Amino acid sequence: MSLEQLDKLVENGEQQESEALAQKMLDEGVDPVQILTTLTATMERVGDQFAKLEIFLPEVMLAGETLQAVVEIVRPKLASDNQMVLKGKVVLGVVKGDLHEIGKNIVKLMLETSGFEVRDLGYDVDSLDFIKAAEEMAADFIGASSLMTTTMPRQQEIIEFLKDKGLRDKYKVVIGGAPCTKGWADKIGADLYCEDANSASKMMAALIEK
Ligand code: B12
Repeated sequence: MSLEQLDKLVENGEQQESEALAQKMLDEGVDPVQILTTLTATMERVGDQFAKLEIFLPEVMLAGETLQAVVEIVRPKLASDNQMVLKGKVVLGVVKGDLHEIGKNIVKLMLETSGFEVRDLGYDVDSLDFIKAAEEMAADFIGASSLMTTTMPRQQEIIEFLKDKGLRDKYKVVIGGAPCTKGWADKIGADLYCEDANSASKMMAALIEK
């Protein structure tokens, strides 16, 4: 089964083989979203192995880079499958102190290919820069990713800064990243928590239609 093969190749950081197999699977009609969902689980497993000291950081990095390479293979396929109707504008970034950008990049891909305009601020983004970019772009959403318990408070900081500036009602704040939960989103007063990139595009579209 190709998905299982791809899962193993990415886990082992075999970039060229992963790219070739992903391309072959897409050519054969495998759903690109299914590929991304499978590989998100792959990275979770890699993370567990890292946490248990079964593997080391360079191996995590290789797997991550391989996943990013596959995302680039999947991108044109997703783009050509979707009709472009502007659903909303999003400022998206990874919060200050956090360099984990793979999930954010997948969210960006899913949002763009489902009709959102995305301004990608990258990673290690200062909370005020999210707001500045949202003002410049006249965004509908501010999307903040955090992958570490130590950087989650930055998501709250964005919301607090918005309140301080009297801008809280102007933007819908959506948060995500592996350690985040609906409970955390409610606690900090975010508008939306999304577990994964696929649900993000759907839930955000639904929120803006309200
Ligand atoms: C890959 C990885 C790395 C790579 C990052 C490469 C890169 N360019 O991004 C490298 C090797 C560089 C790295 C470094 C470090 N890492 Co690291 N890393 C991971 C790992 C294994 C996977 C993360 C990932 O990419 N997952 C795959 C993606 C697709 O999933 P995702 O990010 O969750 O995103 C999905 C959803 O969450 C959602 N989503 C994500 N963001 C958003 C945003 C919005 C708005 C929405 C709507 C949805 C959404 O959609 C995405 C797609 O479906 C995790 C383990 C884990 N289980 O998360 C550890 C992990 C996050 N890392 C950890 C640590 C500790 C570190 C280091 C400090 C290690 C060190 N000792 O140096 C450094 C930190 C550097 C820093 N300052 O940020 C810890 C964090 C612990 C904590 N405090 O919470 C983890 C949990 C590993 C562990 N179990 O210990 N890491």
